[in-house]
Amino acid sequence: MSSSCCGAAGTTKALIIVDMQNDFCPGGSLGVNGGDKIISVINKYIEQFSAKNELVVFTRDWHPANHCSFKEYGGIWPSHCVAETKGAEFHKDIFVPENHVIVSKADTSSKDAYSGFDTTSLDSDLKKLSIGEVWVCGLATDYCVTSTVVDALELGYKVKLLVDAIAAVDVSAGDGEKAIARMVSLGAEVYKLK
Ligand code: VGL
Ligand code: ZN
Repeated sequence: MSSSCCGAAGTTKALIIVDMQNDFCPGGSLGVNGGDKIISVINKYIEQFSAKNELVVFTRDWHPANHCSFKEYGGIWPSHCVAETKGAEFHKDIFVPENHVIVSKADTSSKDAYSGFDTTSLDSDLKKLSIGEVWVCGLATDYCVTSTVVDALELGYKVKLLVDAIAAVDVSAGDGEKAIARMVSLGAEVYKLK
């Protein structure tokens, strides 16, 4: 028997918090405007999930120092989220509930991974727990949030995109808004706290 207590298989949900790391917050090497302003909202979602003992997933970019996405190694980004450094740590104000898992991604030099599902155990972890719905927030809207949402939809999850708890890099103005439109067109449902 499944250890899930409530409802039919596939109806349990999880909260996925994407890359709320120092380097993606203002002051970090790839700081996203407003990346810190969403923390208090994210904490409300975390409290909501943890009150029902629902799983909270924290993804993190966890790069080696010579990662291929870094400019000095042929990529497009400044060095960021190098494993075991301050920049890769979660922002100190994010509440970490008891029922959580941490999913590290893009942790080898030759491969990047924007999605929390890319080359990780996240899909099997969720399926083992009969989780069929994910609520997604974090950084950045136009990169890792989008990739995570697109993969979740492809893998058959129902997806709620928490639009009051995401922020975009906006390399070009409007990238974040375009990304939201794309996620919605693929089946994500927009949600925000009142
Ligand atoms: C991300 C750029 C490079 C993200 C990660 O978390 O959105 N963006 N690596
Ligand atoms: Zn990265």
